[in-house]
Amino acid sequence: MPENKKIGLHTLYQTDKTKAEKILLGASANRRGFLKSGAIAALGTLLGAPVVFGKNYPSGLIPAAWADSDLPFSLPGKNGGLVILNDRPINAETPPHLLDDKITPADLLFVRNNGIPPEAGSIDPQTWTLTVEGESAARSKTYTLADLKSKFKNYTYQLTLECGGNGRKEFNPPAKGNQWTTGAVGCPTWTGVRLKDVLNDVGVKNDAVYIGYYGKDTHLSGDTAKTVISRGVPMVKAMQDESLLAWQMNGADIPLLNGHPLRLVFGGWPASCSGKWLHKIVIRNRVHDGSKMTGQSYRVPCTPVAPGTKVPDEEMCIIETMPVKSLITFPKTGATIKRSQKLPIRGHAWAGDTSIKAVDYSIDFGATWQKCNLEAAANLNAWQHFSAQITFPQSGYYEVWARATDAAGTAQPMLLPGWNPRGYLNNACHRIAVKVQ
Ligand SMILES: Nc1nc2c(c(=O)[nH]1)N[C@H]1C(S)=C(S)[C@@H](COP(=O)(O)O)O[C@H]1N2
Ligand SMILES: [Mo]
Repeated sequence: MPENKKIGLHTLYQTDKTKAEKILLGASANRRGFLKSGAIAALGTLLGAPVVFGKNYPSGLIPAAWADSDLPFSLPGKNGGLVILNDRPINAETPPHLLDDKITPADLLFVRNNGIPPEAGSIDPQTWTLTVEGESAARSKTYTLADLKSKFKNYTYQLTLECGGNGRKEFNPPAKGNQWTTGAVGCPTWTGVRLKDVLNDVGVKNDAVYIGYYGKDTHLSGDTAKTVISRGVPMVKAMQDESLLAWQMNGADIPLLNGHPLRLVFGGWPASCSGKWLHKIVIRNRVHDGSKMTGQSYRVPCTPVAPGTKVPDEEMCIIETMPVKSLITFPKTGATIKRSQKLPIRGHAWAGDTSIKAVDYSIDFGATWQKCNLEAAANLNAWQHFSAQITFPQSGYYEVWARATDAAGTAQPMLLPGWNPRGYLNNACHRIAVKVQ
C-alpha cells in the first residue's frame, strides 16, 4: 500500500477545497494575525478532524493537506495551473505556456500580495470610496465608485503588469523574496478613469512631485496600524493618458486577489506601483516615502555592482520604467516534433514606456538570429505579439531563444543582467527546449 494511503492522507485531499478557499480568504484574524475561532471550527469540519492547535493558525495560510497535494489548490477566481510560490501572503505565478493569449485572461494573471487581502464580504462596491489628499492637493476630496464612473470619461487600455522581482530566481548570490521564474507578468485590458482627470478635478499644486497610494489589505502581523505597502509614481507617470484608476479587468469586475473593487494600473512600471484595493491617494510635494518606497525595496544600485556587494541605501535608485523583455508562450518547453515539420513559435514582448521594434529567435545558442513577425501594440504600455516558423537542420536537441529589441535599440541580454541585492529586473532571454526526431 502506498505510504500516503496507509496514513489516510488521501481522504484529506478529497475534501471540498472550494469551501476551504472561501473560509481562508473570507475569514478575519484576531489582533495577532491568527484565524478567528469560527473559521478554525469551519476548517476542522472540512478536514474531518478538529484543528487541535487552531488558536495558533495564521490567517491566510493554506493547510498543508491541500498546499502539498498534487491537486492544484486553485485560488479564488484563478486557474489551477498557477504555481503558488507562497501561501502567506499569497503569491502565485503563471507558467509561460498559460500566457499564450494576446490578452491575458483574468484567471491567468499572477498574484503578488504583500499582506492579507480585505475579506470578500467586507467589500461593498456601493459604499467604497477613494479619497485624494496630501500636501500638494489643492483640497481633499472623496469619491464613491459611482462618482468615478459617472463624473469622468471611462477608458479601456491593455496594460502590461510585471512585478519588479520577476526572474529573481536566477540571481546568484540569491536574493530574498519570492523566487519568481518568468510568470509574474500579464497583459489584460483595464477599464476605468484616467488618474490625471481625477487629480485635476481635485487640483494639483505647482510643487507636486509624486503620488502615493493606500490600499485596504492588512499587515501580516495583524496590526491594523501598519501599512502593508504604499508606493507611487512621479507626476509625469501619474499624468500619462494610460495611467488608470480601474474597476474592470477584461470587461468584468477585477478578481478579488488583483485588487477588486478599485486599483491603480501603471503599465510598463514595476507592478508594485499599481496599488490594489485602493482607497486613498496622496499628492506629495516630495518623493513619496510610504512603506516599501524607501531603503532597498524596489530599488537597484544606481551604478552596477559586483554580485554579492552590500550597497548602502543612498546608492540605491528607485526602479521606474521596466526593461525590454520577451516570453515564448508556445510551444511549452520540452516540445517534440518530427524532422519533416516546421515548429511554430509565438509569444509576447514588452519594454516599459517604449515599444518593441524587433524580436529575433536563435536555435544555435545565440550565434545567429532570425527575425520573428511582430505585431503592433494595442496602445502604449501593452505588450506586442510575435511569431515565427522554425525549420531545424537535423534531428537532435535544440533550445529556442527569443530576444526582443526596444525602439531605442536596446536588446535583452542573452544571460543574466546586472546582479542587484534584491534580485530585480532580470530580463534575460527566455528559452525553451525542443527535441527534433
Ligand atoms: N494594496 C496592495 N497593492 C499592491 C500590492 C499589495 O501587496 N497590496 N502588491 C504590489 C505588487 S509588489 C505587485 S507586483 C502588484 C501585483 O498585482 P497583481 O497581484 O494584481 O498581479 O500589485 C501591487 N499592488
Ligand atoms: Mo511586485
